[in-house]
Amino acid sequence: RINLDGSIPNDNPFPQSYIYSYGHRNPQGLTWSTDGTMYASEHGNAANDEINIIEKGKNYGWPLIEGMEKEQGMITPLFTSGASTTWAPSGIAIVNDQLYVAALRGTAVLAFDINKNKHNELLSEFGRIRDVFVDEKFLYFISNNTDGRGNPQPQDDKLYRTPL
Ligand SMILES: [Ca+2]
Repeated sequence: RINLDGSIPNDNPFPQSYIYSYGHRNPQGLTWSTDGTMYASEHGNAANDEINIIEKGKNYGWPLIEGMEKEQGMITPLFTSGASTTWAPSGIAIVNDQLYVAALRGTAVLAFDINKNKHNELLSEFGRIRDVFVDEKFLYFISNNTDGRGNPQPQDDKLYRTPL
């Protein structure tokens, strides 16, 4: 966490350090809800992808624990893909306690209901999804089938917009 002039914010958790939280493995997306809660997506080593609520100074486990494993002093994620599923979550966005997650390997936009603690595949016909954005009316997302790991269709990649 860094000020725009390059200096270290006074209220960072560790003295003279840019580090805000640690124990992350390949974080890909960040978003903030209107109450200031920060969420992040993260790729697991093999499956065990994670969606975490990020709090300052906390240890998110890697490389000692991953997925829903628990250890004293470490944070277990809000959601995980589990040991047998890979989402490869990338960009994320939140509106009205609904978290939208772009899935690369999962080739979908995933929707997570924060209050009901459940999730589902919202859209899955567009290949690898790199990023999402939401406002009150629309969900926007961008495919990433030309990244060398996908199967590009003519005119890929595309930006899509759909009503929420
Ligand atoms: Ca973790």
